[in-house]
Amino acid sequence: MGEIGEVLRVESDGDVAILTLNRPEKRNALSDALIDALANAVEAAQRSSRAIVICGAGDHFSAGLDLAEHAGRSAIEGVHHSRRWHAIFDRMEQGPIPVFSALHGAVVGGGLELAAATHVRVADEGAFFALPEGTRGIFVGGGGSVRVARLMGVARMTDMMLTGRSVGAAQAEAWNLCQYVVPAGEARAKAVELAKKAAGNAEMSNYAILNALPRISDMSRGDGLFVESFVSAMTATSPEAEERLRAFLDKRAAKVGRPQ
Ligand code: 1HE
Repeated sequence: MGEIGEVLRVESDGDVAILTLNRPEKRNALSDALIDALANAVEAAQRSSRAIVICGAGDHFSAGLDLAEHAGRSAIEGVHHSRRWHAIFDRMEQGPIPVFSALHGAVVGGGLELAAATHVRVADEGAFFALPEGTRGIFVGGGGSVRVARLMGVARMTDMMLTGRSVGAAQAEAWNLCQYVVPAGEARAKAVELAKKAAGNAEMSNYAILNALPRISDMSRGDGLFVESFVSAMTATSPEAEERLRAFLDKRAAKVGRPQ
């Protein structure tokens, strides 16, 4: 347990590191200090834990970019700022362990870009999603034009950015912005529960899922299938996979459950 400059709370629950954005008085706006703290905590967790949950303190997940810090940045400073977010979110998305996010209240602008860089998004039924960049006179800079557009499609993203449209959790799930919607107040617990399940997977499988899937989806069909055959063979021949396959055949492993 610990705090990184107080803007980020770091705890652990078994193999799962829980990182809480902790600027509730500023609605967890993503200041440079908070982004740096997040980068350090993610890198530390990638060495010591088997999964990460990111959530927000107070009434909101995150109000996005800290607009107070943004004013007065020159164009080149803006490029460096955006590229820093890209580097951190890329390291998280194509890292060694899965990252889950627990979303509640506002999931806005850069907050949505951060959520989109996590692998599984669990939204509280009261969460709302928006991209107010258009109304603020700016553009996405935290990878949203790539990740958010790929999740929900360019047309929906264009509408949200142009009109300031805010969408609720059910709509967000239908649009692929989150994979789960849970009753109010339960997002963090659900995200931790799911993270613990993923933490129990074979390390090589998780690595392949996180690193091969996004790359293969960027490839042509033929290249994707070719790469898949190698990742598949490599993963299945790890000692951990062999033991898990043997456990199933010996009836020592759990069966697939029915949907609940
Ligand atoms: C902030 C920020 C912020 C709140 N930067 N300080 N993001 C936005 O355009 C969203 C702007 N925020 C809001 O629309 C609202 O704050 C919320 C809907 C998220 C929450 O409303 P509410 O009523 O709970 O809080 P509040 O009273 O609006 O804000 C409380 C304080 O947080 C207040 O400061 P105070 O000193 O007056 O107490 C707000 O100014 C402050 N605050 N949001 C700085 N974002 C890499 S590019 C990404 C581009 C973007 O992310 S654009 C989207 C920016």
